[in-house]
Amino acid sequence: MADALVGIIMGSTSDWPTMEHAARTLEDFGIAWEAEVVSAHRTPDKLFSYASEARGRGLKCIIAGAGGAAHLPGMTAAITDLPVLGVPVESKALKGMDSLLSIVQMPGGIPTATFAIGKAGAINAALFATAMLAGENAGLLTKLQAFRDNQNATVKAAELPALS
Ligand code: RP5
Repeated sequence: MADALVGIIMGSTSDWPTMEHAARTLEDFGIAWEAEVVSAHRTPDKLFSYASEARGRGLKCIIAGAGGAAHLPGMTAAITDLPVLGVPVESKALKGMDSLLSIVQMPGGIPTATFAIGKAGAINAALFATAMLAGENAGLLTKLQAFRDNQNATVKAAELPALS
């Protein structure tokens, strides 16, 4: 298997049902990825080693998903200079608003991209990573354009149901 270009990390195994959508999207584009649980507060030592070694291992960006007090994306961005794409995972108590605000409100100086709460955010983070990688990969750019053209045609061809 090719060395991963995109690292997917998440604070808990409970985030995987959301974050697997990022993995599936990358897989569909044929982009090599890896996924691991890396918790900012439960395994800070692992977070430090993962983030500090990421560029040297060949990763081009990191998609980081977390819920609640979701400091994983921001802390990852603090340690690595790779682009970090944050996915707010939907929490039980606050439906992911806590995750969203934790990730999006980074103070100036350490940018952390922030996507929508939940599945849409996981998919879009992967599509964003795809667009970044496509800048230096003509074959990937062709695939991304085909994906968008197909989506465009599907929406235009959709018919609304008749009145009931
Ligand atoms: C965060 O706490 C994780 O990202 C997860 O979204 C949330 C809950 O984790 P678990 O209690 O389900 O392990 O660290």
